[in-house]
Amino acid sequence: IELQQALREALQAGQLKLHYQPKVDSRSGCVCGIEALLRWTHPTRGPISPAVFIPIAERFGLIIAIGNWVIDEACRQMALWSELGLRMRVSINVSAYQLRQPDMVDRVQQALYRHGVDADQLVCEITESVAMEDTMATQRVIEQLGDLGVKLSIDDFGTGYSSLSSLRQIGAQELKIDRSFVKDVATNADARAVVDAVVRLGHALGLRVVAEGVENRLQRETLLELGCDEFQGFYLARPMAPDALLQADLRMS
Ligand code: G
Ligand code: G
Ligand code: MN
Ligand code: NA
Repeated sequence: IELQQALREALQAGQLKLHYQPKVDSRSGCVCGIEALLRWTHPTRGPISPAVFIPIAERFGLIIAIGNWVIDEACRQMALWSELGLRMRVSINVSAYQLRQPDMVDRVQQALYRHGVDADQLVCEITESVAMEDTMATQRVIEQLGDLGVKLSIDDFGTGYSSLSSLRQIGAQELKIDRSFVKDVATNADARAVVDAVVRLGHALGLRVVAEGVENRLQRETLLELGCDEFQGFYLARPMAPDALLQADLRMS
Protein backbone atom coordinates (compact mmCIF):
# COMPACT_ATOMS: atom_id res chain seq x y z
CA ILE A 1 0.00 0.00 0.00
CA GLU A 2 1.01 3.65 0.05
CA LEU A 3 1.80 3.61 3.76
CA GLN A 4 4.68 1.33 2.90
CA GLN A 5 6.15 3.91 0.53
CA ALA A 6 5.53 6.70 3.02
CA LEU A 7 7.38 4.71 5.68
CA ARG A 8 10.31 4.17 3.34
CA GLU A 9 10.49 7.93 2.76
CA ALA A 10 10.01 8.66 6.46
CA LEU A 11 13.08 6.63 7.31
CA GLN A 12 15.12 8.46 4.69
CA ALA A 13 13.77 11.89 5.61
CA GLY A 14 14.44 11.42 9.32
CA GLN A 15 10.74 11.49 10.28
CA LEU A 16 11.17 8.57 12.64
CA LYS A 17 12.00 9.49 16.22
CA LEU A 18 12.66 7.61 19.40
CA HIS A 19 10.82 8.55 22.53
CA TYR A 20 11.91 7.23 25.90
CA GLN A 21 9.88 5.91 28.81
CA PRO A 22 11.48 5.56 32.27
CA LYS A 23 11.50 2.31 34.23
CA VAL A 24 11.41 3.03 37.92
CA ASP A 25 12.72 0.96 40.83
CA SER A 26 9.67 -0.15 42.82
CA ARG A 27 11.28 0.48 46.20
CA SER A 28 13.64 3.44 45.76
CA GLY A 29 11.75 5.25 43.01
CA CYS A 30 15.01 5.70 41.09
CA VAL A 31 15.02 5.53 37.32
CA CYS A 32 16.79 2.26 36.49
CA GLY A 33 16.55 2.51 32.76
CA ILE A 34 14.43 3.71 29.89
CA GLU A 35 12.70 2.03 26.96
CA ALA A 36 13.11 3.48 23.49
CA LEU A 37 9.83 3.55 21.55
CA LEU A 38 9.49 4.45 17.89
CA ARG A 39 7.38 7.44 16.93
CA TRP A 40 6.38 8.51 13.45
CA THR A 41 4.56 11.70 12.62
CA HIS A 42 3.39 11.63 9.02
CA PRO A 43 3.52 15.12 7.47
CA THR A 44 -0.19 15.14 6.58
CA ARG A 45 -1.76 12.24 8.46
CA GLY A 46 -0.20 13.04 11.82
CA PRO A 47 1.10 10.52 14.33
CA ILE A 48 1.00 6.85 13.30
CA SER A 49 1.40 4.21 16.00
CA PRO A 50 4.19 1.64 15.79
CA ALA A 51 1.45 -0.91 16.45
CA VAL A 52 0.31 0.05 12.91
CA PHE A 53 3.56 0.64 11.05
CA ILE A 54 5.81 -2.05 12.57
CA PRO A 55 3.66 -4.87 11.11
CA ILE A 56 3.79 -3.08 7.73
CA ALA A 57 7.55 -2.71 8.01
CA GLU A 58 7.80 -6.41 8.80
CA ARG A 59 5.59 -7.43 5.90
CA PHE A 60 7.48 -5.33 3.35
CA GLY A 61 11.00 -6.04 4.53
CA LEU A 62 11.60 -2.57 5.92
CA ILE A 63 11.99 -3.72 9.48
CA ILE A 64 15.70 -4.46 9.13
CA ALA A 65 16.51 -0.93 7.99
CA ILE A 66 14.25 0.55 10.66
CA GLY A 67 15.65 -1.79 13.32
CA ASN A 68 19.20 -0.84 12.36
CA TRP A 69 18.27 2.82 12.63
CA VAL A 70 16.83 2.22 16.11
CA ILE A 71 20.01 0.46 17.25
CA ASP A 72 22.17 3.31 16.00
CA GLU A 73 19.92 6.10 17.24
CA ALA A 74 19.63 4.61 20.75
CA CYS A 75 23.43 4.35 20.96
CA ARG A 76 23.85 7.89 19.64
CA GLN A 77 21.45 9.18 22.29
CA MET A 78 23.20 7.26 25.06
CA ALA A 79 26.49 8.83 24.00
CA LEU A 80 24.90 12.30 24.11
CA TRP A 81 23.56 11.68 27.60
CA SER A 82 26.94 10.36 28.69
CA GLU A 83 28.48 13.68 27.70
CA LEU A 84 26.03 15.32 30.11
CA GLY A 85 27.10 12.93 32.85
CA LEU A 86 24.06 10.65 32.60
CA ARG A 87 24.85 7.02 32.14
CA MET A 88 21.49 5.74 30.92
CA ARG A 89 20.61 2.13 30.31
CA VAL A 90 18.40 1.99 27.24
CA SER A 91 16.12 -0.86 26.18
CA ILE A 92 15.23 -1.29 22.53
CA ASN A 93 12.54 -3.52 21.06
CA VAL A 94 13.88 -6.10 18.66
CA SER A 95 11.73 -7.74 16.00
CA ALA A 96 11.80 -11.45 15.22
CA TYR A 97 13.00 -10.57 11.70
CA GLN A 98 16.06 -8.82 13.09
CA LEU A 99 16.95 -11.84 15.20
CA ARG A 100 16.93 -14.02 12.10
CA GLN A 101 19.66 -11.87 10.49
CA PRO A 102 23.09 -13.36 11.15
CA ASP A 103 24.67 -9.88 10.93
CA MET A 104 22.41 -8.43 13.62
CA VAL A 105 25.12 -8.94 16.22
CA ASP A 106 27.74 -7.13 14.07
CA ARG A 107 25.29 -4.25 13.70
CA VAL A 108 24.90 -3.93 17.43
CA GLN A 109 28.61 -4.25 18.06
CA GLN A 110 29.44 -1.61 15.45
CA ALA A 111 26.87 0.83 16.81
CA LEU A 112 28.19 0.44 20.36
CA TYR A 113 31.74 0.94 19.13
CA ARG A 114 30.93 3.88 16.87
CA HIS A 115 29.29 5.79 19.70
CA GLY A 116 31.55 4.60 22.50
CA VAL A 117 28.76 2.95 24.46
CA ASP A 118 29.34 -0.03 26.77
CA ALA A 119 27.49 -3.20 25.80
CA ASP A 120 25.86 -3.50 29.22
CA GLN A 121 24.16 -0.12 28.74
CA LEU A 122 22.04 -1.63 25.98
CA VAL A 123 19.09 -3.93 26.64
CA CYS A 124 17.38 -5.87 23.87
CA GLU A 125 13.71 -6.57 24.54
CA ILE A 126 12.54 -9.71 22.84
CA THR A 127 8.91 -10.78 23.10
CA GLU A 128 8.34 -14.05 24.87
CA SER A 129 6.97 -15.77 21.77
CA VAL A 130 10.04 -14.82 19.73
CA ALA A 131 12.52 -15.63 22.48
CA MET A 132 11.05 -19.10 22.72
CA GLU A 133 11.12 -19.55 18.93
CA ASP A 134 12.75 -22.85 18.33
CA THR A 135 14.95 -21.90 15.38
CA MET A 136 18.70 -22.22 15.41
CA ALA A 137 19.24 -18.85 13.71
CA THR A 138 17.23 -16.94 16.31
CA GLN A 139 18.73 -18.77 19.24
CA ARG A 140 22.25 -18.21 17.95
CA VAL A 141 21.75 -14.46 17.55
CA ILE A 142 20.26 -14.20 21.04
CA GLU A 143 23.19 -16.13 22.45
CA GLN A 144 25.72 -13.95 20.63
CA LEU A 145 24.04 -10.77 21.85
CA GLY A 146 24.41 -12.13 25.38
CA ASP A 147 28.07 -12.98 24.75
CA LEU A 148 28.63 -9.43 23.57
CA GLY A 149 27.51 -8.23 27.00
CA VAL A 150 24.20 -6.77 25.86
CA LYS A 151 21.40 -7.34 28.39
CA LEU A 152 18.35 -9.34 27.40
CA SER A 153 14.79 -8.78 28.48
CA ILE A 154 11.77 -10.98 27.79
CA ASP A 155 8.91 -8.67 26.81
CA ASP A 156 5.15 -9.26 27.00
CA PHE A 157 5.74 -12.16 29.38
CA GLY A 158 2.74 -14.33 30.13
CA THR A 159 1.23 -14.12 26.66
CA GLY A 160 3.38 -16.82 25.04
CA TYR A 161 4.38 -20.30 25.98
CA SER A 162 7.70 -20.59 27.77
CA SER A 163 9.28 -23.80 28.79
CA LEU A 164 11.12 -23.34 32.02
CA SER A 165 14.29 -24.82 30.60
CA SER A 166 14.40 -22.46 27.60
CA LEU A 167 13.67 -19.55 29.87
CA ARG A 168 16.70 -20.43 31.93
CA GLN A 169 18.87 -21.17 28.90
CA ILE A 170 18.22 -17.89 27.15
CA GLY A 171 20.32 -15.98 29.68
CA ALA A 172 18.02 -12.98 30.12
CA GLN A 173 18.33 -10.55 33.01
CA GLU A 174 14.76 -9.29 33.02
CA LEU A 175 11.14 -10.36 32.61
CA LYS A 176 8.47 -7.82 31.69
CA ILE A 177 4.98 -8.83 32.76
CA ASP A 178 2.53 -8.16 29.99
CA ARG A 179 0.29 -5.13 30.38
CA SER A 180 -2.87 -7.25 30.23
CA PHE A 181 -2.12 -8.80 33.63
CA VAL A 182 -1.01 -5.52 35.16
CA LYS A 183 -4.26 -3.90 34.05
CA ASP A 184 -6.36 -6.24 36.20
CA VAL A 185 -3.89 -7.07 38.95
CA ALA A 186 -5.74 -5.13 41.64
CA THR A 187 -9.25 -6.18 40.62
CA ASN A 188 -9.07 -9.72 39.31
CA ALA A 189 -7.89 -12.75 41.29
CA ASP A 190 -6.66 -14.60 38.21
CA ALA A 191 -4.54 -11.68 36.98
CA ARG A 192 -3.13 -11.29 40.48
CA ALA A 193 -2.29 -15.00 40.60
CA VAL A 194 -0.48 -14.78 37.26
CA VAL A 195 1.57 -11.78 38.38
CA ASP A 196 2.36 -13.51 41.67
CA ALA A 197 3.53 -16.63 39.84
CA VAL A 198 5.61 -14.69 37.29
CA VAL A 199 7.37 -12.71 40.03
CA ARG A 200 8.24 -15.92 41.89
CA LEU A 201 9.38 -17.64 38.70
CA GLY A 202 11.48 -14.65 37.68
CA HIS A 203 13.11 -14.38 41.07
CA ALA A 204 13.77 -18.13 41.20
CA LEU A 205 15.71 -17.68 37.95
CA GLY A 206 17.53 -14.61 39.24
CA LEU A 207 15.72 -12.17 36.95
CA ARG A 208 14.47 -8.68 37.65
CA VAL A 209 10.72 -8.51 37.16
CA VAL A 210 9.24 -5.41 35.55
CA ALA A 211 5.53 -4.56 35.47
CA GLU A 212 4.61 -2.59 32.35
CA GLY A 213 1.52 -0.50 31.76
CA VAL A 214 1.15 0.66 35.38
CA GLU A 215 -1.60 3.27 35.20
CA ASN A 216 -2.76 3.93 38.77
CA ARG A 217 -1.81 3.88 42.42
CA LEU A 218 -3.77 0.77 43.28
CA GLN A 219 -1.96 -1.24 40.62
CA ARG A 220 1.36 0.08 41.84
CA GLU A 221 0.65 -0.83 45.47
CA THR A 222 -0.51 -4.32 44.55
CA LEU A 223 2.54 -4.90 42.33
CA LEU A 224 4.86 -3.73 45.08
CA GLU A 225 3.18 -6.10 47.52
CA LEU A 226 3.65 -8.94 45.02
CA GLY A 227 7.37 -8.17 44.81
CA CYS A 228 7.80 -6.56 41.37
CA ASP A 229 11.21 -4.93 41.06
CA GLU A 230 10.43 -2.20 38.56
CA PHE A 231 7.45 -0.27 37.27
CA GLN A 232 6.85 1.21 33.87
CA GLY A 233 3.69 2.98 32.83
CA PHE A 234 1.75 6.20 32.44
CA TYR A 235 1.28 6.46 36.23
CA LEU A 236 5.04 6.89 36.61
CA ALA A 237 5.99 8.56 33.34
CA ARG A 238 4.90 8.67 29.73
CA PRO A 239 7.22 8.07 26.81
CA MET A 240 8.99 11.39 26.20
CA ALA A 241 11.22 13.10 23.66
CA PRO A 242 14.88 13.11 24.79
CA ASP A 243 14.80 16.79 25.88
CA ALA A 244 11.69 16.34 28.02
CA LEU A 245 13.19 13.25 29.58
CA LEU A 246 16.24 15.17 30.66
CA GLN A 247 14.06 17.58 32.64
CA ALA A 248 11.78 14.87 34.03
CA ASP A 249 14.75 12.82 35.12
CA LEU A 250 16.05 15.67 37.26
CA ARG A 251 12.70 15.89 39.03
CA MET A 252 12.55 12.18 39.78
CA SER A 253 16.00 11.82 41.27
O1 G B 1 4.68 2.85 21.99
P1 G B 1 3.53 2.01 21.57
O2 G B 1 2.65 1.45 22.69
O3 G B 1 2.65 2.75 20.61
O4 G B 1 4.12 0.74 20.79
C1 G B 1 3.30 -0.18 20.18
C2 G B 1 4.08 -1.41 19.84
O5 G B 1 5.18 -1.10 18.98
C3 G B 1 4.67 -2.12 21.07
O6 G B 1 4.43 -3.50 20.93
C4 G B 1 6.14 -1.84 20.96
O7 G B 1 6.91 -2.90 21.49
C5 G B 1 6.34 -1.71 19.46
N1 G B 1 7.52 -0.90 19.19
C6 G B 1 7.78 0.35 19.60
N2 G B 1 8.99 0.75 19.21
C7 G B 1 9.54 -0.29 18.53
C8 G B 1 10.80 -0.52 17.90
O8 G B 1 11.72 0.31 17.90
N3 G B 1 10.98 -1.72 17.28
C9 G B 1 10.04 -2.69 17.28
N4 G B 1 10.30 -3.83 16.65
N5 G B 1 8.85 -2.52 17.89
C10 G B 1 8.61 -1.35 18.51
O1 G C 1 5.16 -4.24 23.49
P1 G C 1 5.86 -3.27 24.37
O2 G C 1 5.83 -3.69 25.79
O3 G C 1 7.21 -2.87 23.93
O4 G C 1 4.95 -1.98 24.33
C1 G C 1 5.27 -0.83 24.98
C2 G C 1 4.13 0.11 24.68
O5 G C 1 3.30 0.31 25.82
C3 G C 1 4.61 1.45 24.26
O6 G C 1 4.06 1.70 23.04
C4 G C 1 4.05 2.42 25.26
O7 G C 1 3.62 3.61 24.63
C5 G C 1 2.91 1.67 25.86
N1 G C 1 2.68 2.02 27.24
C6 G C 1 3.60 2.43 28.13
N2 G C 1 3.04 2.66 29.35
C7 G C 1 1.73 2.40 29.19
C8 G C 1 0.61 2.47 30.09
O8 G C 1 0.71 2.79 31.28
N3 G C 1 -0.60 2.11 29.58
C9 G C 1 -0.76 1.72 28.28
N4 G C 1 -1.99 1.41 27.89
N5 G C 1 0.27 1.66 27.42
C10 G C 1 1.50 1.99 27.87
MN1 MN D 1 8.86 -3.40 25.04
NA1 NA E 1 5.75 -5.40 26.48
